[in-house]
Amino acid sequence: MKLIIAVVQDKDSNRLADALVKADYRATKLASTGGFLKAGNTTFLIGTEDEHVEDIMKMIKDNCKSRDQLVAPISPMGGNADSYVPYPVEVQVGGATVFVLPVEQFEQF
Ligand code: 2BA
Repeated sequence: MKLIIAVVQDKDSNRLADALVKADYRATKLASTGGFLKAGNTTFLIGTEDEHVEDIMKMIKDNCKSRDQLVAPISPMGGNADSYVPYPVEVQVGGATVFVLPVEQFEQF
């Protein structure tokens, strides 16, 4: 058994959740925040048998798009102006960041 952890953009989360439910996969959606952009994103926890991992990965790929996002300039804390960028910077946020972990034990009580 595997645990798939997928960080996706909020805009794609409902579509992915619907696709997973439709295919009868169980998942948990967590509201999360990206460390770099400090903007909301969605983290899915999907526990599944090994033979379904490929199908779920394809589902994530098909439902999650990469987008460019503008990072607003932020004043440095403590007055250190060395790293201050006075103009918005564009970063590409990936469609999904996915981790696949082995599950040692799975119980439901
Ligand atoms: P954020 O940390 O908010 O990062 C958003 C996007 O900003 C990243 O997209 C990347 O293009 C850029 N970025 C991140 N850190 C950067 C840095 N130090 N310098 C320059 N640009 C940087 P993605 O790489 O597609 O990541 C999207 C989201 O997935 C991340 O949001 C984070 O929530 C999660 N993530 C990405 N890599 C991760 C990892 N190794 N572990 C845990 N979560 C991760």
